[in-house]
Amino acid sequence: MPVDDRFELVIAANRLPVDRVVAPDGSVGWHRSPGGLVTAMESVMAGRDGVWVGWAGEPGEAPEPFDEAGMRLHPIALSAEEIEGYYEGFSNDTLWPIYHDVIVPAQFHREWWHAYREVNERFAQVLAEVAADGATVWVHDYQLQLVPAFLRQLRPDVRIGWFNHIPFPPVELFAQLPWRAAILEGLLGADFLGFQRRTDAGNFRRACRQLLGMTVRGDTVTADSGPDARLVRAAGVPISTDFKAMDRLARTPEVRERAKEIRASLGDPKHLLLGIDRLDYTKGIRHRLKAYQELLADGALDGSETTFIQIATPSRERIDAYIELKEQVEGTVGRINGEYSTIGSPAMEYLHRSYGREEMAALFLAADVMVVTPLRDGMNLVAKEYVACRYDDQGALVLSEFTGAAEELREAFMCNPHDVEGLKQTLLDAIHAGPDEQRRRMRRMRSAVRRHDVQTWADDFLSALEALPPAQHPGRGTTMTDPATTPAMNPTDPTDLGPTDVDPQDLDPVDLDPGLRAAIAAVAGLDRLLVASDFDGVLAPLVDDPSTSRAIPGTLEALDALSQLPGTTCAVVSGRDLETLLALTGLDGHERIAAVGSHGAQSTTDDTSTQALTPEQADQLAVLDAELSEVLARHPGVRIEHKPAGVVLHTRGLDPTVAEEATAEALVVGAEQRPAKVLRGKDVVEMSVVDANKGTALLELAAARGSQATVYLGDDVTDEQAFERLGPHDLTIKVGPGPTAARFRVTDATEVLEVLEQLLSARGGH
Ligand code: ADQ
Repeated sequence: MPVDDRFELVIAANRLPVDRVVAPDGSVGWHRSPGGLVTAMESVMAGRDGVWVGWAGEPGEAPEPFDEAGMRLHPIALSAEEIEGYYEGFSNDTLWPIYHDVIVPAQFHREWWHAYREVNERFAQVLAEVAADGATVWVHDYQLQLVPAFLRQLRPDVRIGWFNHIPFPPVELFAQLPWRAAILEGLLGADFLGFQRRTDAGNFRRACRQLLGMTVRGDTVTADSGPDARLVRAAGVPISTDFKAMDRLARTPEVRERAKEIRASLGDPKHLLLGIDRLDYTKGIRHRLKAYQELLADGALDGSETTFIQIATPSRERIDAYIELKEQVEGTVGRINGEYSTIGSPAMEYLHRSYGREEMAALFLAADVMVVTPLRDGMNLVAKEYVACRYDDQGALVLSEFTGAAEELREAFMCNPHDVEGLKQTLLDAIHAGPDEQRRRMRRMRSAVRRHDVQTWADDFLSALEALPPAQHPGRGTTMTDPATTPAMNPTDPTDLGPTDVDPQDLDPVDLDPGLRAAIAAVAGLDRLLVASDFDGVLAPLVDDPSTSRAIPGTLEALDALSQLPGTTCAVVSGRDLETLLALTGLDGHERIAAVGSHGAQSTTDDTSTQALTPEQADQLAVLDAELSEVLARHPGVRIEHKPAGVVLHTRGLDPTVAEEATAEALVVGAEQRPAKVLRGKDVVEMSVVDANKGTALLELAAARGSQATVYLGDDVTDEQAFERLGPHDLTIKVGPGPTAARFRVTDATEVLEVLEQLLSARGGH
């Protein structure tokens, strides 16, 4: 079929975001699939010219492209044999187990690999047809790992990004794959590769180095060598859920009413536990049921007052490991109910159905404890959805350490699902957590998901991809390698800092890492850029007597020249007090370079610390106000001062015993609520919900000036806060040795000068 339309944003995923439905009158229509990915993509596509390419879910010929869910959908045809080889076989019975710690053995069949390759090539051909000149193509997931290289061969002009929804395995496991080199080379056709966790991105980069002998610097892999060298970035960009939509839904009277009905229909149990998963061996369903069964058997839980709802949507029902899992889970559920249920009070409810969003929200709201125990999971959105629905700040989340979500939801009740005794204890801790503890944990987790929702994820991914220089080496593609000819794994190089990272050029202090050079070129082209740097140890070498610290010649001059370019904001950000910083830098009265002192608390610009509080900061301030008012009620004479971002307890002039007691109580409030800052002064305890740190100051300044990215150079632990707060599209550079969250590293102030000068010249300065 000739394709007339070409699109500037192209999404490729194994499945289209719709399901085919046949109405009772026989007419065929499409229903939008539930889930955050579709929502995120819809908003990414809003106002852009976008198309989604994927399989429509039925074997045989593909329907014509059509419009649904506000986007153009372009179906790909898959035959019944291809579904068996490419999808059920290679994707789900070879790659899935290898990428999930080989919980069950992987099956290797060459005919599956051939089908996988052919289907990937077909996807690439369609993508090449529908992508406009210089389009952005975003490929999703492990089913399409060869698409980037195939597509680059056909269309070297497009930007290609790929996101992996599942883990990327350690090289020791990945190396089992007979087609490992071809898969890595397939992925290296992309410009940017996004993973759920930093560790996954690190695993990928290590595989490139150890299995293909490629050079890795920072988060960048140099694919190929010589004039053909291309730089590919691999970084963690964790996915999330649509917080606002889930939160809004859970608050509706219908959902709240339905949550009550669910509990009532189970005989209003004292404890209601919930698990919601695809019926997959990675999800740890057997482990959680075993722990629950033992708690009932031990008498730690009473079956007549506890119900566990396990919703398990059948999945991949033609694969042996899934058939076996289903039988085992059904057997255990039967045994638990047979022994511990009483009439009207089931110990377990086991359901196979797929539910609408309202019913899911009602289930989340009804459950006292959400049990998420995967043995390995890329992220686990169910955990984040539970948190997003608990607007009442109640409920407890039991969460496996082996999920991506565990890196963000740190206030969950963490468990190792392999440790049955430990899991039993964690379940009991969660069940018996009091309302205050639940509130404390839930507030923090909600704040994490609210701040990092699915929209932020999609924006972060696309801005990281689109910040890269376009078509780094047009006219050539990464070629696919025959597995027989690829180099063997290098067993002597187990770390990220192996010998292949050492390049003689690294010894030249002003010859910057090529990854860093490319990143500088990428941000230099943005319309609005913030360029900021710490002072001591970065612009100025560290000296014994801090009062003699001076910037090395050229650094402040380069910042000054940058600050004269259109759309460029410059700042020096330091822990020193503002007065000293101005004296040391000579920036007093400088109109274009902002000076930010005391880790962000003092500034020469109004653009820092002038932002409205975020909803979670406002929530926390309300709690602090309420709790300190209680201290006031218990200790008459104490005074409370309310500030825009904080609250202060004053005890001056009071009886020393009263003052001491009130101060001690206020400090307990501070320890429990953990505001951003607690300062104990003479006769005062001051708490602030605003974290005056370098990261916050930079984010505020960037937001106030509308910067599309921030360049930040720092050397100290306090700079790590800035590195952590900045996003994957920002350019963060650590100066000197030591662990860091920055994307790149340089050695000293001389290299800092080189960075600033390269940035200046790439941005069109002298
Ligand atoms: P999954 O393995 O499918 O996803 P998960 O992240 O939990 O796992 O997502 C499942 C989704 O399906 C959730 O949105 C959930 O609400 C929904 N769902 C589950 N059962 C349902 C039911 N019975 N009715 C209705 N909806 C149901 C893969 C990776 C994960 C990664 C996601 C997203 O394995 O690690 O988090 O992709 O990247």
